[in-house]
This record gives sequence, structure tokens and C-alpha cells, in this order.
Amino acid sequence: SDKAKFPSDFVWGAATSSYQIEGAVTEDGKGAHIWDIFTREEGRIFENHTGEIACDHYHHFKEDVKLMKEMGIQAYRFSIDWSRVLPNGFGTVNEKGIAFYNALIDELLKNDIEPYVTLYHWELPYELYKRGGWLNPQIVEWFGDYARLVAERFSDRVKNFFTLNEPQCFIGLGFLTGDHAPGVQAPLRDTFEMAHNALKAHGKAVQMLRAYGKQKLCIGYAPTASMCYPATESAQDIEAARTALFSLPADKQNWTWNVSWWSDPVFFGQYPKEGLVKYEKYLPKITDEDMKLISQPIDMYGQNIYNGQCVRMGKDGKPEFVKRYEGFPKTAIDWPVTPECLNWGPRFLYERYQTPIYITENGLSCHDVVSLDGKVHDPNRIDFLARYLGELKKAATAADIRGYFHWSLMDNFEWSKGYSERFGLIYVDYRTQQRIMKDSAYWYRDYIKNNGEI
Ligand code: GCO
Repeated sequence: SDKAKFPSDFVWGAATSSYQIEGAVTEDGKGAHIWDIFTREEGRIFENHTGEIACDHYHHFKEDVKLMKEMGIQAYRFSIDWSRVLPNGFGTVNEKGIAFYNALIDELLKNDIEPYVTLYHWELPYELYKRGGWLNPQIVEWFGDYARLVAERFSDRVKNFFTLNEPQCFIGLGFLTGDHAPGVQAPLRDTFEMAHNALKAHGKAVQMLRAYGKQKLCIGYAPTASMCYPATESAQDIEAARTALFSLPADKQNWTWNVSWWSDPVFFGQYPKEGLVKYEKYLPKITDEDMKLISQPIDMYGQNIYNGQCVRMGKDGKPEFVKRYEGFPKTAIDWPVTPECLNWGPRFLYERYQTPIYITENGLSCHDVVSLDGKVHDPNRIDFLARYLGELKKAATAADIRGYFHWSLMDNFEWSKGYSERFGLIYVDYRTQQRIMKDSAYWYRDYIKNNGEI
């Protein structure tokens, strides 16, 4: 309805991740992680781009914080590169790496910007990978010790932490399709075991953050999914969309793309029964103790939401995906524009898991260019934002949604697509490291200022 409003304390932010922006990959004692190694291999990434320099945020962070301030951003979600603070993944601490994040955090606080720190946005230290990485059950301790270090060094000033970012992707793309680092196509059963270890590592990190936090922390988790939204507001279509959202894919090679396998254990302490049956022959040993560790209470449910599927109730009483019409709107990276996902997605997620929701990522890539007038005009991004945030506003009247982080603060290294996709509110000229606020950045600034009343 027109009366929908965001809560007055709604958090407006933007997000990035370390490898995608920092650069300085061999500087000040940083260790190598799987993306450092993977991107050096010929043919892995679009035109063999790497994150070696990226936005050189390591040296430009003050300027970047200044731009955030100018945009009126209240919160900044960034990640810590595990290998920058623990070059081997465990053991010796790299004080210069710690110093970098300390300087960034202090700069944010000085500018009244609240830091939201992600522990794992895919920078698995290469030394740990060589020891089996996610397949080695010891990763639970490694990740726990890393979380403890983060709590000890940063939680006097940082209150908000997310453990894992998008386990669906780092297992699915990293170890099933091999499109992402480390570029492995592992047997199915290995991927289930890695997933189980990752969930345990999440639980361990929550315990460590709580135990060593220097203040009462807000701890969350940030998975992703393609959302489902109903074709009409009839009770049947809504039920169909809900059912489709929480069911598990039939195609096992796609098994990681779902909500329930990754969130039921965290919130309910059990895997969905449907999956225990479907995937039975691939599963590792799962104990009650494991499930207890995985289901540590958390405070925030982060969700990276980009698009969704329209669903209606079929004649046979089963959910049915509605085919998109010809010429359906899409972004530069070819993802469909489906604003409804920001209304129905968070509603369904909140209904099931009853935990405050943060949209930890949402955004799009556009074919942005610097125009003859020296500005970057990105009407498609503004249109996308207006539509998606309008839908999110509706959800905020029905579910406990606390914040929104736009992906991304600035153009950056888009994984296998390299620099060919521009997701930023800020344009980056990679030849000069010049930053230019796009039109959408000014639009977002005004939107934030009015808490969505436009
Ligand atoms: C993530 C995302 C980001 C991407 C963004 C656009 O895992 O959080 O992959 O890192 O850059 O989603 O694809």
C-alpha cells in the first residue's frame, strides 16, 4: 500500500568484499588465498583479469570512506581477508594486516559509519586448501580460531559480524562446477561433507565471537538464494511460492542452490527431511553434537537477494514456475529484474525462521560509461533501486527487516567475469583509480536522507 514505510531506525548501507576491492595482494605480509592462486591460471577469468590491484582500496580506503560519507551511507559491510591477518590460515598473526583493518574501522567510526564485518567472503588461505580446506574437519577449529582473533582485535569497536557469505556459491561454484576458486569439480559426497563442515565452522565462529567479544555482539549469517514470489495474491499462489522456495532441487548437480539445506540446520538444528532422503547416499556422518554446534542462536539473518522466480499453483496442486515473457527486463549480466523478490523473499524467510532480516546484498550490473559531460548516468540502476526498494518497503510492514546493503559500493572484480561487470554506485576507472559517483549514488543519498519517502 501507499502507506508502507521503513522503520525509522532502518539501516541503509552498501557492501563490498576484500578480494573484490582491496588489491595489494602481496603487500605487508598477506598470505595467498585460493583466489590469488586461481586467478593466475590462464583461462579461468574473463581476459585473465585478477584482483591483484582491483580498486586498490588498500591504499584508497580513506577516500572511499569519504565517498560513503558523502552518500550518507550509515553502514558499510566489508569482509576481512583471512589470509591478510593469518597468512597461513592459522598460527602467526600478521600485525600489518590487523593494522589495515583497524585503520579502516577507525576511519568508518570517525565518519559515523557502522561497520558490518563478514568473516568469510571466500578468501580461503591457500595453506588451508592444501591441507584439505573445507573437506578437512579441522577447518572447524581453524575458522573458530580466526573468529576468536577477529573478536579479540576488532570487537571493541565492531558490533556486527556475519560468519559465512553465500555458502551456496563457494561450495557450488568452487567445488561442483569449478567456475570459482579453487576450480575443482569434486564428487558429490565431498561437497556434502564440505557443506557440513562449513556449517559447523559457522557454529564454532558464533561461539568464539560470543566468548571473546568485547561487547554484546550482533551475529549473523549471510546465505543467498533465488527467491520465489506468487503470480497473484491468491492464497494458493502464495502457498505455491512458499513451497517452491523451501524445497530442494531435484538435480543433484545443482544441489547447493536452495534455502533450507543451509538455513534449517542453523535455525532449527536439523537438516530438512526431504534432503536427508534425497541425498542419503552422499551424506557424511551427522551427529546430534554437530547439529547443536551448527544451531547456535544468532541475531541477524542476512540474505543476498538479486532476483526470483514467479510461481503459481498448478492444476495438479503443485507449484509451477511461470515462464518469463519475451523481452523480460534484465541487467547487463543477464539477470532478470524481479523486484517482487524483495517483498516476498524476506516475508517467507522471516515467517519460517523468525530472525531479524538484513538484505546483505542486492544490486545489478550496468553498462556504465563516463559520459562526455564527465558524469556517469545510470538510469537503469536508479529504476532498479526504486522498484526493488519499493517492494522491500512493503515487506518491512509485515516482517522484521532491519537493513539494506546495496551491492556494491563501487565497481569491482566480479569473480569469473573480472572487471567486465560494473555493480557499483561509484564508478571506478581502473587505469587511474579515479572514482566517480554515478547518478544512482546521488539518488541513493536522497533516498536514504528521506528514509525511503520519495
Ligand atoms: C557474493 C556475491 C558478490 C558478487 C555479487 C554480484 O557472494 O556476495 O557473489 O561477491 O559480486 O553478488 O554477483
